[in-house]
Amino acid sequence: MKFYVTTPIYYVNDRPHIGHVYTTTIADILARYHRLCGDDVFFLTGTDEHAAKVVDSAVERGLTTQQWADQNAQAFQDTFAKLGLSNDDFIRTSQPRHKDKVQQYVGELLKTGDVYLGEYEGWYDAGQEEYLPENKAKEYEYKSPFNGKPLVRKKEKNYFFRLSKYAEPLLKLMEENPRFVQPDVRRNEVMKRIREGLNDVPITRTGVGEWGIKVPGDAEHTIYVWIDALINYLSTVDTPERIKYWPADVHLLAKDILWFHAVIWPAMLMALKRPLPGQVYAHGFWIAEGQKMSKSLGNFVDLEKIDRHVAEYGLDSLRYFLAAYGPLGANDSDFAEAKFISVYNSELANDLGNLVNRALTMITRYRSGNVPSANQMDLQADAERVCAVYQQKMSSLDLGGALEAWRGLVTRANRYVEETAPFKLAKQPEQSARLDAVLYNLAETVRLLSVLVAPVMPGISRQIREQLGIGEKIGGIGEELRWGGLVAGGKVGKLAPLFPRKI
Ligand code: ME8
Repeated sequence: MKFYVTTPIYYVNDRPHIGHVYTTTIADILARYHRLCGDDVFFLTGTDEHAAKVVDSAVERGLTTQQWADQNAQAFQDTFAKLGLSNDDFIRTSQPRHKDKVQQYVGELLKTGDVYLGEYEGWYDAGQEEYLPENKAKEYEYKSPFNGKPLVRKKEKNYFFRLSKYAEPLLKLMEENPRFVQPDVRRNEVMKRIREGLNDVPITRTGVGEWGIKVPGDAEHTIYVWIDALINYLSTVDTPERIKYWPADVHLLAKDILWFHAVIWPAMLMALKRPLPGQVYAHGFWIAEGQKMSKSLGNFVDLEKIDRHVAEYGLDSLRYFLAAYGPLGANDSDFAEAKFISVYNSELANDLGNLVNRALTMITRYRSGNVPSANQMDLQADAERVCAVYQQKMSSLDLGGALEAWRGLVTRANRYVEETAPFKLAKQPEQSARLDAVLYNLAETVRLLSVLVAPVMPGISRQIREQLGIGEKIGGIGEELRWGGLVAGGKVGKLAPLFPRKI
């Protein structure tokens, strides 16, 4: 099977922060999981470069827009590379390969009449570059719900997208396929707003200079940045070699930009007569130390802070924290230093680190490093149950749930050490076969844990497998998750703590 996952393409008016790293890391985990399942994966991220705020922030710095966009797009690429993110491509909307496709699609819509020239007057939120419907503008007292600045009454001749035509098809889609927009609360919000009515939307602006993509055949009009941006998901794979990946299986994003992805984008695809994505998943926000992250509070978890965490706790610990305690689902999550350290110490150093260390140390000490064979498979049923739950949770994007199941197996195996007390068995020669069995059950559970955790902590998975004396490379997940895969007689490798404890 193929699996195509996307992240939003990020604005290049500033450098990346934890929010960007988060969505891209979650997409990376899904991509790695699907590669493990043997799927043909395409994982896309990139940058959204034609926003007016990119032009403005370049002017403030005395740079050309292209220079400023280049610098920041590079910062995103460098950050993602440094964090080991496995995206298959990085699309920049200023690249010709994207611009050409945008013109092609808008041209198609002009032909069918789904895009037409008209006049628009409404309340414009300059910071967000979007018009608010009258009722929303009133509700927010004619101020931006995002930055509090007054909305501007604006009138312009524009090209419009015939969104009104797609209200019924969109509702039908969401009713028939409840998984199309997730989580459920977000889906309900979107459906409620569609039922309130959909107007046609302007998709061009005038007088914005050369930065941006022109309407084909009408150089006075520049295509609105959101329309340009959404198209990246299709433009990048609309080539003979890559079109097999379309439609995307999951568009990952945060709730701030759900409307564009759940309504405008599928309506555009309907108009273009292209297959629709499998799912639009809108996660919540990271806040920091209990407060919304903001420039003025200076509490952004920025690149410097991310680097510090990676240097001190390791990249995989950061990935684990993001996946296990991040805002996938309807709620926001708090990036709190104390919580991070406590998760690191208890779940990683104490539970996982100790289990691996105890199991392998005992095999080294009591069996000269050779994995013994077992006549009883005490942990098999628990392990199989966890593997099944894990796979089900991963497929439904419940990474927190998958890791909770995984942790359950770590805890079960640690308790098994207490219950069976191998250090006592080792002193009783007549219990030799029993000790063999206990050590095998532990080693085999450690092997399974290394497979399950590979998408989230690829480096740690590799280390566990090296210490266990099996190849770092993982085969197909079906085979790897079958109990009994660890061959008796194998030799464990050199042991080292996986997670040095921190105070
Ligand atoms: O909206 N918590 O770009 P953007 C979690 N260019 N995720 C966060 C976050 C937070 N506090 N802050 C940002 C845009 N994100 C458009 C998108 S797509 C066709 C165009 C993540 O740079 C989250 O994924 O403002 C959010 O949707 C995205 O960054 C917004 O990035």
